[in-house]
Amino acid sequence: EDIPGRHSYAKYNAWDKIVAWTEKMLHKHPDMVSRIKIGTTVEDNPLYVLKIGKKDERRKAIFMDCGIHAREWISPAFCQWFVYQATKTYGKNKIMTKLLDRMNFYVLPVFNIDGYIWSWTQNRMWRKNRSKNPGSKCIGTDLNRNFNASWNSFPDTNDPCEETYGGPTAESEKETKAVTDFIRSHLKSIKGYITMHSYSQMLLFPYGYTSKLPPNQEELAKVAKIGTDALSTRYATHYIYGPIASTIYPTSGSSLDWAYKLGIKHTFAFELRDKGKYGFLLPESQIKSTCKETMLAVKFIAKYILQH
Ligand code: ING
Ligand code: ZN
Repeated sequence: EDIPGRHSYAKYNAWDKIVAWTEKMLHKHPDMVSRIKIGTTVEDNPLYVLKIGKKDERRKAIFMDCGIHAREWISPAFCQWFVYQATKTYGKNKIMTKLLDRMNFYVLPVFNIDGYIWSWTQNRMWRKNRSKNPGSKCIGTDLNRNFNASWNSFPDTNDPCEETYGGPTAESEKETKAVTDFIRSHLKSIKGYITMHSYSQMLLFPYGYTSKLPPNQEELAKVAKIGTDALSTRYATHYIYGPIASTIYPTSGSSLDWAYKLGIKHTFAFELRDKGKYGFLLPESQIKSTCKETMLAVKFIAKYILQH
């Protein structure tokens, strides 16, 4: 239902609405959803991961994060939709039931909370987090350049005033550290890593820091092809897929390359709608359709990971 001032899957929700929503999910599905506080942000906001599935830690798991970049509002909207649909269709939809019977999903609905709040209150086009940079008047680190994967090997990540500033050191940011510590401590079970961005309509896999291809690139390309084919069956939305460096642009210090190098062999980044007409300002009227089509690709990827 779409009531003004309330949380809605058809709207972009402010951070306070998303926190209240995580509580609602917990209470609605106590046997299937739990909430883990993996750390806090620079401005002391709680980094919550929702765990969807049974209590068993030994089962395979997929980690998915949304909102690493503040202005990409469709991304947190997808994580909320995913949790809602997963819990709602469990026991009804065959594939979802099988997935949740056999694996866990760790969903971080907003990675860069401080930046997200800033994009709601001060600057809609904000990308980075909100940490102070000593000796510079510019604020923020790009969390998707702050990971320990060939960190800071391109010049655009060196200047605190750049949109893609990688921070003073790898994992310097509290948000990055919370996520990397969590993934490292659950590495036995985590078999897939998915990170949601916008925009461009792409499904990306490693690497970004080199034009070399990862060892299982044929497998990743096959999964990406079938995933994007599944996505397009709903509204004929066209996605391209391929390695980060040759498909979008070369980057270092990304979460995707880091997760892959850590040993998670199935890692994907989505660049959601659109292709630039609205860009980061994707109208709310497109939220549900974007989420529905994306769900098809994510379910396919999850099913593939479960079976391999
Ligand atoms: N694009 C991503 C960025 O961080 C990306 C592209 C995704 C790079 C995954 C590396 C890994 O630049 C946007 N729009 O943020
Ligand atoms: Zn992004």
